[in-house]
Amino acid sequence: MCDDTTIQIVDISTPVMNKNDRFAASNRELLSGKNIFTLNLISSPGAGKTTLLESMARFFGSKMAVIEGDVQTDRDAERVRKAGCQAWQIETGGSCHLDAEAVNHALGHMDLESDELALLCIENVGNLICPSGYDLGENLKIGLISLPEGDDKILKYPSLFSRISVLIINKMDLLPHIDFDVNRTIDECRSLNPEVMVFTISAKTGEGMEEFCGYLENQFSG
Ligand SMILES: Nc1nc2c(ncn2[C@@H]2O[C@H](COP(=O)(O)OP(=O)(O)O)[C@@H](O)[C@H]2O)c(=O)[nH]1
Ligand SMILES: [Mg+2]
Repeated sequence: MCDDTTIQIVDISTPVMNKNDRFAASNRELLSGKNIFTLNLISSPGAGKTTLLESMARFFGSKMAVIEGDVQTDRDAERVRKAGCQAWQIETGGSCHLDAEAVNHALGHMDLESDELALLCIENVGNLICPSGYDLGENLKIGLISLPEGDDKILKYPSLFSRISVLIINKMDLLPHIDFDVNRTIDECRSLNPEVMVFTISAKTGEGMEEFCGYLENQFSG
């Protein structure tokens, strides 16, 4: 029994993560059963996730589908559809990250039956903290950072940058106008995560896109 001076601590994090992990495992089984390779794309708002997906949609066409995550609006799904691929929008209604259950629900609304479909890209809610702890059932967790954010961010957000398999540095077209040390960013990421693959790109101009899309193609056809 508790009196006024006793505090009981109830750990609710384990059951919540177990529920997420169960949905993540189910998503992974469903997608791998259909030979669909899945990315979870994480960055701060405005780093260029949707611009990257538009550029990838033009490269991959009907080989690719997208799940968009935002707090509100279906603007990003609209943009990706216009660029030429199937997109489903999740509006979290306030939550700062996607979870595997929301992705599972989205998968139920998508056409995953085409033999051509080989790549599913999930654009997470813009945030460098909360999305990093949630497995969505992806094959590859990708962190994206862009030049205007500054070159000091990697070590400020270690929970994300230590967990990713691929780091994308975007908006390279702005390098002549912005003080951003690309090598510092790569070195700091490798200090947390020695195996990380790095791509420097401009989703706007197309710089580096062929290398990145070629790498993905090897992942899903290899
Ligand atoms: N200069 C430049 N701007 C970019 C690049 N990629 C995205 N942007 C711009 O950055 C802004 C945010 O892009 P968006 O893709 O919506 O970011 P998201 O919030 O991460 O999905 C838009 O104005 C884009 O045009 C890039 O490679 N270079
Ligand atoms: Mg976006």
